[in-house]
Amino acid sequence: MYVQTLLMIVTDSAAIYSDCENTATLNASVNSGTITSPGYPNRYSNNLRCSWTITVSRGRRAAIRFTGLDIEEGTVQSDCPYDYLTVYDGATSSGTQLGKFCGWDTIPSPVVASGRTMHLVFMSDPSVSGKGFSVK
Ligand SMILES: [Ca+2]
Repeated sequence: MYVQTLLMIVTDSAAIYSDCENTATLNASVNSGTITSPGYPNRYSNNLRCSWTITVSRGRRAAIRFTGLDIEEGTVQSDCPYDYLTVYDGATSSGTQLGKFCGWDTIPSPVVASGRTMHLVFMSDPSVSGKGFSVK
């Protein structure tokens, strides 16, 4: 009985999020590009878990500059308890968190990694969305 319940929970949580794994490899000849939430500037879907890894050429540092931000925020703006974009130093979400972003009324300052790679994770909860984000 207990095992069955656990299995149900696992199945449910797998169904909650639709994954949108993406890789943004900015190679030596380009070193620039645009990353947006799915459908931007149309509203993003609920229950998303999207990630991107940015890699730039040797000797450069990965960086993003916001060109648009409209992500559901909480009543305490800095908390971003519902939907958010998190930026990590390095190629995975185990790196140092460089920033966590939501809201719409302020364009955040650019974020610069310590090295060639940066990892972005965008999460949305089951209700209320916005246009999302766009970074270069
Ligand atoms: Ca939401």
